[in-house]
Amino acid sequence: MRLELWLGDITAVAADAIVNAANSSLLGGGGVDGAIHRAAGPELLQECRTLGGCPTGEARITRGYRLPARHVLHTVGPRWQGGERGEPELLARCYQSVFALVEAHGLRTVAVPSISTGIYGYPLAQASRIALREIHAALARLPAVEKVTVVLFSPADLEVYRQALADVPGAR
Ligand code: AR6
Repeated sequence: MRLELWLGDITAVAADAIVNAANSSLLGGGGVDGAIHRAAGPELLQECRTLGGCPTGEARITRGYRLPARHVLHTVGPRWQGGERGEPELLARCYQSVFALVEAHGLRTVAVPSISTGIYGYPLAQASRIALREIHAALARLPAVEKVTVVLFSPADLEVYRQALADVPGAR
């Protein structure tokens, strides 16, 4: 299987890249963003300062510095505002932007957190279906990608993604 679900801390994953659920400043924050900046060290913030931010739905690449991952793909998910403000399209665009960078940089192994479902409040079950649909589409389009690991931070989150994986036709 080229798509796997994993329970743990994404900052511990050795991959060509890990994905960061950032904010549009790209200058750090809480959640997985804070954890990635702490683990990568101050050089990551230095490089992020040169990028000039990132709009919602887009993505930017940096080096991984002290992380076991070689690169960080920073994307900015939508803040949940009830679901009628284009949130599903913007969340899908995050994954599409991430995989455009994966393709452009020839990355083969990628770990992704559950974008927008923490501080940004996106309902997990809905977000999990979008995430798995987009990852599946990217894997079908990009045969050079060997493995995409979705890293969940709690057993309850893992269970929601397991259920979504069973429900999304062809997501395996
Ligand atoms: N490894 C894997 N997943 C994690 C980790 C970790 N170390 N830490 C948290 N998660 P969030 P968002 C999970 O809040 O909702 C920041 O302040 C977490 O349980 O990190 O996109 C940014 O700067 C949840 O399932 O990101 C933005 O301002 C998922 O990662 C804002 O938060 C995403 O939760 C972005 O909010």
